Amino acid sequence: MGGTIAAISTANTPGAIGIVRLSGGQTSEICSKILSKNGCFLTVQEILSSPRKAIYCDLVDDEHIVDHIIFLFFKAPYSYTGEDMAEFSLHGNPLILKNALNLTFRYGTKPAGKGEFTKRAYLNGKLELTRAEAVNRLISARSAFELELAQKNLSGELSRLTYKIRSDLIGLKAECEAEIDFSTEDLTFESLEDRKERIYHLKNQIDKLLKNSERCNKIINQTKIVIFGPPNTGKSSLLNCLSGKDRAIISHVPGTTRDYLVEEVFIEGVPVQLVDTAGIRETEDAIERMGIEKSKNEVNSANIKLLMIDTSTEMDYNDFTDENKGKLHEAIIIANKVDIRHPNWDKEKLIRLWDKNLNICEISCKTKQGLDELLQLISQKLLHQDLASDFVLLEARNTYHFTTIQNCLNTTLDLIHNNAPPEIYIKEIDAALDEIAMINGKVETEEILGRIFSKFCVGK
Ligand SMILES: Nc1nc2c(ncn2[C@@H]2O[C@H](COP(=O)(O)OP(=O)(O)O)[C@@H](O)[C@H]2O)c(=O)[nH]1
Ligand SMILES: [Mg+2]
Repeated sequence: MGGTIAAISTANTPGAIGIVRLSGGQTSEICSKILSKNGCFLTVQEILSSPRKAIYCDLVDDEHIVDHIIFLFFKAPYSYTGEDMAEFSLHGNPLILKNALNLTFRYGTKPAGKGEFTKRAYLNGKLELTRAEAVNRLISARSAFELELAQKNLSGELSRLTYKIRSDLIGLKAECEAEIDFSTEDLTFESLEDRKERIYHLKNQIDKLLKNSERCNKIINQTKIVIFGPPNTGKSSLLNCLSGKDRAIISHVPGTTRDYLVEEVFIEGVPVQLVDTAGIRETEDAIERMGIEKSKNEVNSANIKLLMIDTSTEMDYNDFTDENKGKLHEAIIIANKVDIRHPNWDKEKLIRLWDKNLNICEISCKTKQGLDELLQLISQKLLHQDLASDFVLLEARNTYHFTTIQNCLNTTLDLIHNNAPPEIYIKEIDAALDEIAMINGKVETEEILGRIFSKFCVGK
């Protein structure tokens, strides 16, 4: 399959260890020409008879030692790619790794393309397509949440769900076929109602998959946390504290933030967009009013709302709860400036007046007091509202296939409603089956594979 390939599989930065990988039929032969132990080259026989055994040896270029390495050989088919494979663990200087790679090129390997190791694993039946895609996600995941989803798919969760849906589709097709083939005989078939029920059941499974994946994607890419509240309460100060930057202008002059500002921050490993808004108040200033309108829209589209209040000014508890009716339940209330709190500030009173389930967090942007608790509260809310254990992430390619299957099933239902015979709508079911085959790569075209693996890095 395309010769013996080689690549540096670790990051291109200095590290204690770096790895060069080889895969293909010539692996043992090439290694026998460049690996030496106690002054003698390893023989092909020695290499083949020591699979999965760490051998400390020298990587040599003629007489010159490139590095002292740990050599591991994997015999086909018991390797990642399913072919003979070798891994050299070298000292992780990018120059050494480059020299080692060039040396293997000189003895007959060729540079691996992006994702070529994983592509070979797939083509040799070591990995289903959905799992191969999960490998890429695993490497590039930016958050603990994304990593968890990638690991789930690598363990075969999506593959299992796909097989279940495929099996249900085949069941549906079998029923239709039986009716077509034996309709002249005196047999009873499932009622149209039962058939429709089958289709609805299928549609529900796919719907759930698509919706949950969309929510996962939203968390991964677009979780939005908006800080809102009256002017001068410390909203911009909080944005700066959490982002670790002097991003927003902070001032004791109310109305300083006239628009809204967005910063990406990580909260307990989840990337979120943190938005600081213009303080909401009555104002004659047209520009400030526009900013306030925009800010209100941001608040409405937030996944998590942080209502900021200032504990250093005297609070009218009844006014406050009246004004914020409807907002308090879904928001986390941040009581800021507790370092200079007013004597009448009483968190317990607010809870008593309003609701014992109110989320209130007392903080000070100045002394940083309470910020850890706030982060914990936000992450609890993030996880609580969106993380369900049955969530599965679909790559864009799979979202497309499942959506197409959904369309085929809708057309099938329309046809059944219009009294079409099974000969007609079975074509839609066939189309759905073709589509599901593509998810796990049962129908492979070079084009699809090329597109998937080109997103990988070299060496994977
Ligand atoms: N003492 C104290 N002052 C604060 C605290 N947080 C913000 N401030 C001050 O309150 C004023 C308004 O802060 P700012 O972040 O601009 O509020 P915003 O209008 O809600 O964005 C500034 O003078 C800040 O320095 C705090 O926790 N303690
Ligand atoms: Mg501000």
